[in-house]
Amino acid sequence: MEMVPSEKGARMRVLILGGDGYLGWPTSMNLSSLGYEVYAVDNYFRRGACHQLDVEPLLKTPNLHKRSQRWKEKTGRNIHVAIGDITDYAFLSGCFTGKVFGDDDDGHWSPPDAVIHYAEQPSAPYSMMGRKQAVLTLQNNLIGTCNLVHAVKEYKPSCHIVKLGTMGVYGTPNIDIEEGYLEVNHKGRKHTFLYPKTPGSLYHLTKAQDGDMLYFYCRMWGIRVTDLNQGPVYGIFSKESKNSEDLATIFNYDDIFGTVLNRFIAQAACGHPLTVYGKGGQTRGYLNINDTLQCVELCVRKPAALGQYRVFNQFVETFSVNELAERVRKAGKIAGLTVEIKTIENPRQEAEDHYYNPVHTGLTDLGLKPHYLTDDGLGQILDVILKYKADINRDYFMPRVKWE
Ligand code: USQ
Repeated sequence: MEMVPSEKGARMRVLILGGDGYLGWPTSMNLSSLGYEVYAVDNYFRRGACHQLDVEPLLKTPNLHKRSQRWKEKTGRNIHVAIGDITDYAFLSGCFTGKVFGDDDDGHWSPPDAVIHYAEQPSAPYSMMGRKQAVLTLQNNLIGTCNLVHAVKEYKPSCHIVKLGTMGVYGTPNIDIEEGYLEVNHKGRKHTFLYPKTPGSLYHLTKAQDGDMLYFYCRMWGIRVTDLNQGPVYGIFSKESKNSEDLATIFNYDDIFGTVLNRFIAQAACGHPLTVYGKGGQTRGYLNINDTLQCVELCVRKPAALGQYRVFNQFVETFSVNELAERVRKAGKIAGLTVEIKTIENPRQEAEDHYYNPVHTGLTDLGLKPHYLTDDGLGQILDVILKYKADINRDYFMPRVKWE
């Protein structure tokens, strides 16, 4: 088994908060397969919200304990699991003292060397549904992050926090977007600030706020943080799950939890028109789920310095919604499908025609080898989704949450 060195030379221990999610479970398997000791934690928010809102994911995924058992049967490797909520400090403390896992296999517990923080309410539409969802988003994302910082200080101040942020914190300013910071010249003097934030949903706002909070604690307490400002992710299978449906990730294609390209692929597969919101000029930075895994592993292996709030813009290429729709139409045509593109009223308040030029060199400098969106790659995802065509629920496609 490949060994990954920690600062003590032992096998590196990584705590993954939100380890059951769209990115959390593939990350858990990926790091486990690379030899990290993985501890995956989740409160099942996503599963519960999908049941409540009746927007079930495409594949039926076993719960986290069962997934971990299947992983062990297939690979012989452990992914330690605990179910609980990180806004409950007692539970989160137990993740650092080992109490909540109860199955540590080497008998010599030590707190994690790195924490990957995915445990946030991730949906912009969910955060805009109403007061209850807004409060839940604020509470979950901000209190969870605040608890995490305090747990790191209490149990292992050198632990590296890798937090999933979002490109959406920047909004769509009419100048180039830098990687985290902006040098400002003002009245003959210069200062470097965090890049100004103009988020477009309450969810995105919480990501701006938790970033500010982490930067604050890096300055106050000298903790180390990497904030990964990620664009929308697409894809379903990663290297570890591609031959095993029971190891697949939670794949949403609905209007609340589905990201745009995954939705378009599901729409194409079942003959539903692609739902372009408004003019379709909205441009974002996209990446394949396999590149998320690479980026996160690179950051864990090459951590931020103590006291550093390191920010990377995590995407590999930009597309407008119209360009994505055309790419899906083309992939559909190659697969023998007729794909219709339909412009519908935009339920969000966002610029539909704008300048967009974000820097994204940090992760490539760290070693990222991007998977760009090709017709072939898109066709492969479409082929997978086509196998589950009969399970696609067409009622999930039209947007129901308006920003007004
Ligand atoms: N869009 C459509 N049609 C659809 C769905 C979306 O035109 O059927 C448009 C949206 O209006 C938006 C763009 O596509 O302009 C991207 O929407 P999205 O739903 O894929 O992404 P978003 O709501 O911004 O959020 C997603 C993830 C979130 C992550 C974010 C990165 O849910 O967790 O932080 O992507 S970013 O978009 O860069 O902020």
